[in-house]
Amino acid sequence: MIHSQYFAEKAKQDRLLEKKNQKSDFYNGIFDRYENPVLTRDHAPIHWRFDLNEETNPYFMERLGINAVMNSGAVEMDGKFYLVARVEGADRKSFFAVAESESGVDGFRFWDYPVRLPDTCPEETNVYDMRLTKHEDGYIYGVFCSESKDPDNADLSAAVAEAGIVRTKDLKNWERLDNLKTLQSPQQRNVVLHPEFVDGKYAFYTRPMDGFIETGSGGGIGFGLCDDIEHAVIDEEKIISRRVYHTLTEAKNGAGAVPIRGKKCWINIAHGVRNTAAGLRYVLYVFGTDLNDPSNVIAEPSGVFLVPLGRERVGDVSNVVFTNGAIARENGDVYIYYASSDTRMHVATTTIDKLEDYLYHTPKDPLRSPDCVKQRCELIDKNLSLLKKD
Ligand code: M1P
Repeated sequence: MIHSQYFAEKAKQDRLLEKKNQKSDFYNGIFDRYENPVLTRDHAPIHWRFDLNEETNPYFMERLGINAVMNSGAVEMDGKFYLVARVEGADRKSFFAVAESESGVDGFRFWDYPVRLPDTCPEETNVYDMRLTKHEDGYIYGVFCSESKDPDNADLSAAVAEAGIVRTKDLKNWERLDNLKTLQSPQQRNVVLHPEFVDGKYAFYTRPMDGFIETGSGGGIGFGLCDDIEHAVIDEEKIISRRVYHTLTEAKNGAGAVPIRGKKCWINIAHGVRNTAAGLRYVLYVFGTDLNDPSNVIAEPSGVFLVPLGRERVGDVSNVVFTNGAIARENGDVYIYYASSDTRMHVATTTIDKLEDYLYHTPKDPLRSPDCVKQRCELIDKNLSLLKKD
């Protein structure tokens, strides 16, 4: 017999899932934000969390809680929007689950079961942050962080991060390939597969790291090619988006959403991290690369693109926004999916034209306060003379 409380909880959840989302009154001309998150822990199906049977669960207790729904890969299939979310259980382990929506801004519903990834790495303890690449070879690839305990370090929190690779055609059947090997870097996180072949090879954005948390000598976002996606090995990583002193990337950075093919460049939405007295602050930034050579950065607007605002600033890991998925539609509309404070998922919408305008017409970072003032005064001069004429 199903516990009566189930029906009360289900009605509550249905109301949440049916809630329409609207653009908020936030304005910067670059993208729109929305009033509600698109996925939260409360979107996780009730039958994932509770034993519904009154006999075995007389108090209708949550047996397997869900703590957070965050960092999601994104892909469009047959006109629908799909997120492969990082779902974190109450036990701290993350797993992947597909949620789909017709509109892309509301109505996201999880499928009945989470993704059952082929279990090919016995030492793997945690998996998270899948980037979904619709590759020109016909597959959808999922590249994610595969985390294991560091066997050579007695410190209980010492871990090793590698890039796991899976592929699918329908988000239901997943084939696991070998983890990526990068010969120059001991650890990797935030690895992204480029959607097109480059010089006939598979191309990856990497994030070389010396350790699990600190990137150490890893200078920023790397780029490397490999011949065989089933046993992917990258011999050489070229740093394409460097960490820079006193900028948003000072502590670390990492590739985010799969780059979007624009009219003038590849549009890369990445994250940058700086250290503060209140801990690390994660923000998004954007750079453009050459359509014929995605390792060549040709547009680098100054400063942050999207930062945690208002209630986004608070969560399990506060002061964080993080993206690992965006969808660009045929008509040029772009949906950027981002998580706030490692807790919930949001969407921001824009267009390829607006992103390219942002990339090409936002001034570069002059890197020093006096030059920043000069840059701002030039804008003020221009505006005041226009205001006086009118
Ligand atoms: O907690 C913030 C983010 O931290 C990591 O990102 P990075 O490797 O750049 O430090 C990731 O673990 C990510 O999942 C998390 O959102």
